[in-house]
Amino acid sequence: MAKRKALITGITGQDGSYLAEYLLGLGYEVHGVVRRVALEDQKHRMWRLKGCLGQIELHCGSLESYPSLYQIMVDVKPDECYHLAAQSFVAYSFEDEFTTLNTNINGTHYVLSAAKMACPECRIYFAASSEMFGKVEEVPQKETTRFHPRSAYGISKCAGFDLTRNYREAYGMYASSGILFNHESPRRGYEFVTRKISSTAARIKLGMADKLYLGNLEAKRDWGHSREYVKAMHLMIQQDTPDDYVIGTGETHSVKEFVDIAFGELGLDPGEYVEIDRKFFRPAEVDLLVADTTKAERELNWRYDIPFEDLVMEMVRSDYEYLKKN
Ligand code: G4F
Repeated sequence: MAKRKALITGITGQDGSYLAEYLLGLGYEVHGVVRRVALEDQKHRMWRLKGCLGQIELHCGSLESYPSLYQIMVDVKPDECYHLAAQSFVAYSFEDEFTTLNTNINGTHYVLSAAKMACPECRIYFAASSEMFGKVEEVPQKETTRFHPRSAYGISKCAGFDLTRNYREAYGMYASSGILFNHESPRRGYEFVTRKISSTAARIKLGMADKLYLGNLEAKRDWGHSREYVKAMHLMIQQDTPDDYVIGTGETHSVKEFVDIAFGELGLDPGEYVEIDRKFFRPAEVDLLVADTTKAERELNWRYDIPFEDLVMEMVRSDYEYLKKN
């Protein structure tokens, strides 16, 4: 029997790399969309894929170019498309709203439209985000909670979510959105707060840094492990009918708690090293996120059981071991 084909946008990122490995393990033929800059600088831009580079097929394309995405859809004719690529750093979306909105909204529109034209039977997963809940109108947040985004990033994800639903309703396409809460791992980008904390704590321990400068320590997030969340993405588009699902842990923790566990793991007192820098505060903050995953548990049979402390410790140990060796 022919292998099922999956196409991943954003395959070089944290989620893309875990998803590629997971789908390969399930016997999929895995294709990825990458920008030319990534192909030209594989050492720096494809490090997350080093375990599976020989087993996947990469195609040069960009979210800014409809023709490139259309051509890839024509060439690959995927059975499933996971649209993960985006300008995903919320803080940056305050500095450059235009790029964030253009890339994220148009990019999602192009992916949906290209699939509709080239392979209308393809099942599409859209990476929506808990940032859409923003100034939360309900605690915990579930699929029916009203969106109140607080950044251009959050607004772009709301638009992508609506576009995805509209392609489902207007054109009968199989298109689902995963409303994923924050998810981390040793493969997280260094600009996000968890990796910034784990890597800087490790650098301080090894005498390579003196201080960690952070913004709002009181913000609360529902932090899970990316490796487990990609399984939910896959499950979502195996259902009989497309739908939208909230994915999270159901627990919330502050940035300060993350700091305390990370520094504690290395025997460091955060009071000595952590300083507040106003430049890391956002013009509009999302204060509290926590997921109600009842629907995903019931309909997808998806469960999450990694304790928060284990996630923090895995990230810190990984950074510490890597820096010590290199
Ligand atoms: O790690 P963050 O930058 O992630 P944020 O903004 O929650 O967004 C992440 O999760 C979303 C899902 O809800 C995704 F859609 C999105 O793409 C991304 O993956 O910041 C987390 C919190 C914020 O409240 C921020 O104000 O940490 C606070 N924070 C405090 N000091 C900081 C810092 N964030 C960063 N990045 N850097 C700091 O120095």
